[in-house]
Amino acid sequence: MSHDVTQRGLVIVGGGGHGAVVAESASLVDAPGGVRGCLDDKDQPAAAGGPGGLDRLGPLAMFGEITAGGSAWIFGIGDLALRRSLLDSLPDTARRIGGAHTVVHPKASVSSSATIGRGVFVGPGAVVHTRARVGDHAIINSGAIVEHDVQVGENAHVASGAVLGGAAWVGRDVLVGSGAVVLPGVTVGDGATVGAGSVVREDVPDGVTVVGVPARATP
Ligand code: JB3
Repeated sequence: MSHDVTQRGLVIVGGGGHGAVVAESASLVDAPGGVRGCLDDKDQPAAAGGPGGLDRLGPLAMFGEITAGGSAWIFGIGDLALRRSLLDSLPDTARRIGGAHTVVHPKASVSSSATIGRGVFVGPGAVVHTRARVGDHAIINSGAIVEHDVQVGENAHVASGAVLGGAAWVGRDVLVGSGAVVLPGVTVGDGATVGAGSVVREDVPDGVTVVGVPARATP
């Protein structure tokens, strides 16, 4: 069966575990026109299974079509490199941002003075505190804490239970792993990775992976 993905309704780009989480969260808030379905390369992605499973609308290659058609959409894929390559496959910033839709789980806490970009997912139990700024397409996953005056870059992922201390700065395409802590005022450069459970006390250069307590660059 073919689908017109330009119809009203939120399209989840990716139908695996993260897609299922985003879809469930969107169903609890006012997704425009409800959740329409997912794009995934598998015929039967994980999010399509079971009661209430998502309708699969087509492969990820339809991403350009849904954005050009103006559908509301959000990434439901965790892989930052894949998300970045999909974004970069689009012709220009205006088009790429087009219908990007932000989903904030109703049990997240977002300060009224925080700024949340488009296409962002904020999971249950997450806190985005006073004057924090979260860039487009970022993930603030379950239970993560983004403290006051923090900046989170485009397409960064602050994984479950991670903590960004006050005025920390996290660049674009950064992964801050589950349970990691970035101390107040520390900068994590674009494309860097912070291993799960690490404690980052010093600035991390662009593209560098750090792990451990205190976090050190991997050789
Ligand atoms: O840890 C948590 C709470 N969440 C993780 C999330 C942030 O990232 C989760 O546990 C997973 O590690 C990951 O979720 P995701 O991206 O939904 O992973 P997975 O369940 O493996 O589903 C990935 C989906 O993307 C699959 O349905 C694939 O078919 C589809 N896909 C298509 N092309 C692709 C690609 N996935 C990858 N990685 N690379 C591709 O080129």
